Amino acid sequence: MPLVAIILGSKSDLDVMEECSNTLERLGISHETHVISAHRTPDSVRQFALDAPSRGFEVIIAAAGMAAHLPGIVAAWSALPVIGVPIGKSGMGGLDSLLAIAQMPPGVPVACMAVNGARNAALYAAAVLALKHEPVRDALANYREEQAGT
Ligand code: RP5
Repeated sequence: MPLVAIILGSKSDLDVMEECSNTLERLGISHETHVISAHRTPDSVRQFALDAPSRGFEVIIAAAGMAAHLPGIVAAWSALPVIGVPIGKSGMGGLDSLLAIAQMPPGVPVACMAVNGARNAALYAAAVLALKHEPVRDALANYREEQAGT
């Protein structure tokens, strides 16, 4: 059963977020990617967030550009950890999304990555999962060792 759901506001976010799915693959973490928009298909976002725990997801990564309400809306409908990735394709270079994701109202947190921070979103999801899943803990430790060149 996939542990991580990656949801994107648009197909146009796929190229940036490929690094996220590649990193999850490398760590051996099962995941699924879905395109659902907070603005174009809001009912689908709500239903997805409500169903996520019973489908076995333990972390949701939500990536969106411009207003970037997607991670916030998901966090409103689900108590699962939500990691937001601002996509930097707007005329404002992603600053709009970054601030929208970072400035969630108190009580509804979203872990905000850097603009286009797809790889770190995967690694942060891995860190959350590593608390409970030993194979993920080992894979993450290996990744960190390789990264350090040890
Ligand atoms: C956001 O609007 C999406 O996440 C995307 O980054 C941006 C543009 O979407 P498209 O017009 O390319 O579908 O909701």
